[in-house]
Amino acid sequence: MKTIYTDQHRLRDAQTELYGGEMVKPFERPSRADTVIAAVRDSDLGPVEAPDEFSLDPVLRVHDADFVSFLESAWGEWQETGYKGEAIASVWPARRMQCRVPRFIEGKMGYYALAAETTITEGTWAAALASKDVGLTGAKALVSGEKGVFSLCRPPGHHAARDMFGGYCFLNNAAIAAQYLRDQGAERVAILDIDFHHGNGTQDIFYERDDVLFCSLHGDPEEAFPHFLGYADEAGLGAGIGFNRNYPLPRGTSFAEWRAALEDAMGHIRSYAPQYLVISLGVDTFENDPISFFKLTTPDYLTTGELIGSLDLPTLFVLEGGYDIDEVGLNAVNVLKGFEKKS
Ligand code: 7XA
Ligand code: ZN
Repeated sequence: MKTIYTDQHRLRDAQTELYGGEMVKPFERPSRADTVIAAVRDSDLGPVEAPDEFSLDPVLRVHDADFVSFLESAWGEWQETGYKGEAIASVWPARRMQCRVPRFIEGKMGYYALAAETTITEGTWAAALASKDVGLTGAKALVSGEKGVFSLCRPPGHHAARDMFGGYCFLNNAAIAAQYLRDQGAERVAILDIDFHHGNGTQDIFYERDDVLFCSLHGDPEEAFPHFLGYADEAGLGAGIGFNRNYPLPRGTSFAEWRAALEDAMGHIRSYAPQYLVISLGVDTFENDPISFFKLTTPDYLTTGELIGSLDLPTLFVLEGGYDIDEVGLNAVNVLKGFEKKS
């Protein structure tokens, strides 16, 4: 299996994250991707290739143009204010207030942010653009006949909605890739999100559509980020009814329990018979992940890859979360190795 990767991810190097009332060093940091690419190179997985450059057209198929312009100019506008820190949202259009885009950057940050932990910094936009190229290059390789491709995206993407950033995400790499696959002629694409966190952005983008099935296994939003989406009763809207499936799971979920949800989701994917499968691959389901609460172990990721491989579909793996820096590489590579063994 090919891996698509670029060092450009290092341009996203925020120094602060609002966590538990403190400003801490971000969990989503460059060493994550450095560790994953090192594990890929140490394995016999296959070649590592640089991404092609794509225009903004595939991005604008799933994100609003005003949101994309905001991301592009946010850091510059923040700097012009003379503020000393990283750009951070601190005010929102809360209940009974006007949901409009204010002129000043502080207001814009609140309008477009879904949460406050994720700052915008110099290099964030460039890294987000490179990350979407990594995803799109993987999708393009699938269209050319590859059976499995790993897009080592960073920053991650699955929390980025049509017009919102947050949860460490700016552009939704998996959604952009899935839409690209549709635009290249696939009638149906399935997205299976196995990151610990609900893929609220991906759900938002495809919620009213029946041409992209979205299934997500994640920590119950009653207790886990993003808290305000990811419940089991969110089944889709309009034409999309029945094409959104959420599997919220409790604190301490074991691999056996998680696997039962995975196999249920796989049953729906089989019935849907998509031409392509996109996996939002987060390994923050790991037992030692510092910000999550599932109990998967390193060998479980091999089994997970084998199970996904048994679907026998051209599959794009898009990296999302995973914050145990020591194990994130091995765990991600185990999924890919399991897939190769079975597919
Ligand atoms: O998949 N998403 C992530 O891994 C990022 C979640 C951000 C959590 C922030 C909670 N303070
Ligand atoms: Zn996550």
